[in-house]
Amino acid sequence: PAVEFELEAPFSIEYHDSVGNTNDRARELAGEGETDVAVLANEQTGGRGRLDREWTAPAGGVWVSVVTRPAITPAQAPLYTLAASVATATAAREAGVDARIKWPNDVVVPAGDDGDYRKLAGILTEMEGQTDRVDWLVPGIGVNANLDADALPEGATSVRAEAGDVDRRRFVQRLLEGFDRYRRDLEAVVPAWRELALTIGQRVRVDRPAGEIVGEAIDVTESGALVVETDDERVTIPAGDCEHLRPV
Ligand code: BT5
Repeated sequence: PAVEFELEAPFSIEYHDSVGNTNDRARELAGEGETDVAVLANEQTGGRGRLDREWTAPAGGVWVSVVTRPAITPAQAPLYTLAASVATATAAREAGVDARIKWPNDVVVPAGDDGDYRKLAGILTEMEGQTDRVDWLVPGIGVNANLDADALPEGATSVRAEAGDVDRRRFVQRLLEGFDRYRRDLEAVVPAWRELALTIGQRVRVDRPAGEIVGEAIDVTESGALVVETDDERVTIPAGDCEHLRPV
């Protein structure tokens, strides 16, 4: 059953001990006209990643989806994903984790010197709207908080494994405060994102529907697309076109 509780956060909270996934519940609330509600769960039984991938979400994590109705165009929506990743990485850093951002939507912890990393958190943003106007937008944020690494897929890490358990209420509050701050100041998102980015300066391979690109990631654009310099051209890759990115 859903429980409402107050945080000193700029969103009201709908808490579920267990839910299919918080994005589906947030979409339902968005469809009912709600806004500024954060759906939070201890456990998800049907967590979703991007591109129909599964998201493992056992009890002990921070699984949260935020219902927003921003006055933006769909083209600006990726900035909300970047804002969520900056807020997530910042909250994790405050908890003592060396969290960095891997473009487009992962919060990772560097592992080793060769650009390798373990995934701490992921973001799935969903929205509905017209070509010139977003109706609602739901960033879904999944953070492996108080979880053992062996409860997670290979290549994942958790706040517990990196720095010990966190007070999840406080963590969510910091995360939502950060997200709220950046959504009100979209111009601050990309500069803050650059500071935390692991990807910039790396040689990467990006898989896209249009084919793979290998080159040096040199920057993100003001709408959050990745600029990659290959041997003979500069390619701008919108976040939605990225199936996989890995350092090479
Ligand atoms: C993501 O997808 O990284 C987006 C994850 C969004 C999760 C949040 S939780 C709250 C809300 N409710 C949901 O159901 N979803 C959102 P993607 O980039 O496609 O990465 C998915 C891949 O990450 C999977 O194919 C696995 O390889 C790996 N993975 C799955 N669960 C993981 C976990 N808990 N930690 C780290 N990696 C994981």
